[in-house]
Amino acid sequence: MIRLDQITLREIHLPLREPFRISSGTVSERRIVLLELRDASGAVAWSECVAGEWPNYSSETVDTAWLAIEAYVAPRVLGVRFDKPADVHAALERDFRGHEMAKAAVEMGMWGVAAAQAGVPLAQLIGGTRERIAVGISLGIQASPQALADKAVAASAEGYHKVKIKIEPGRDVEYLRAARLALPSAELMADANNAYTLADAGLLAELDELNLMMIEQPLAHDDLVRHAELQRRLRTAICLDESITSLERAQDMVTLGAGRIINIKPGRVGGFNVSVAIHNYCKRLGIPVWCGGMLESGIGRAYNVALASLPNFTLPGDLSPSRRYWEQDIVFPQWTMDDEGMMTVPLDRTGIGVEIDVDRISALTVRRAVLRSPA
Ligand code: OSB
Ligand code: MG
Repeated sequence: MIRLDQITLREIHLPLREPFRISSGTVSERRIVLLELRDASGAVAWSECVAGEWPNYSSETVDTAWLAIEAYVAPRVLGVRFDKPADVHAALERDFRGHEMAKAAVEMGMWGVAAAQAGVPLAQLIGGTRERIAVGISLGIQASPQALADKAVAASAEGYHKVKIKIEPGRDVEYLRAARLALPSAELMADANNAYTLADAGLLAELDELNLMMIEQPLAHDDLVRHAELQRRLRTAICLDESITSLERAQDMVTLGAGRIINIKPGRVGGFNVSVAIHNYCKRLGIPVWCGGMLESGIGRAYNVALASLPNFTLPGDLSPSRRYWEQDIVFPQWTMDDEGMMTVPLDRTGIGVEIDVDRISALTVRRAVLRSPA
């Protein structure tokens, strides 16, 4: 049983080691909303909201998520008794549209609380079966094809199992070809973050010869119909990211033939309940899934690592170690990758599996709000 009596919201600013550029914008310093959830039993868990600084990935941002959590999400859970964390999602969806990242931050935190309370690792609580997970890297748009090829070669040498390359019109075929020439047999893929239209189908078909694992979200964020048309014209598998906001959208992808692979980001689909449901649905149909990333701190990463330990996460995730993003992460220990390019699921620790660097977080905090259950 879970009954939260307090959620502390904090916003921290954490500079990335290098700017990350995608087709719709660049981020150099993350603004990150962290949640500290306290249960009436005394169990505590931290979680992270993956909303970005600007509404270029989805309509949510740090500021909309802060408002949504404070005004709409927290009042639905504080002081409310839930038999199990799987019940939280339905309570947050009833007569409450959208704001999936805000909902997910609270819903996932309640899974974290449940794991802490039960004294089990989060991965075990959700049915994880892997002890180590394969790590991939997502490379932002680079200044030249050569700069990209150099980065890709370095990443591959470090042990990353998959190299994802951000593309946009004008920085696509030539860039990917340079990476493929430098790495003839590496697992390479592209992510367009909605930068193309169906009129670009001919250009995108030129990628077929590069033997990419997949191309992620080439068309608009909410468009399944045109992705289906595009998939009919490509040999390369389409992977959907932005478009899959619920289990129903995953089912629609299959019905329409809009893609063959799903990038599951729990923040995008409202949390763990739906993430696991999409995972189970895809597993039954033999559709591979992998865990995407949103430049999370070590707290959000803990949830992604637990999720990626489920059996149908058969492709490497965007789950790089702490040092790929930060001078220093806000958890102990930092997330690391071993020399086989694997990350270890912290099955020897209860709850989310990392200690929180509270002092560092305090030093980085720019605003804070304490939300309590009505007396
Ligand atoms: O589309 O997967 C994406 C980061 C921010 C917004 C969107 C995306 C990404 C990434 C980062 O690709 C992956 C990571 O966290 O390493
Ligand atoms: Mg993506």
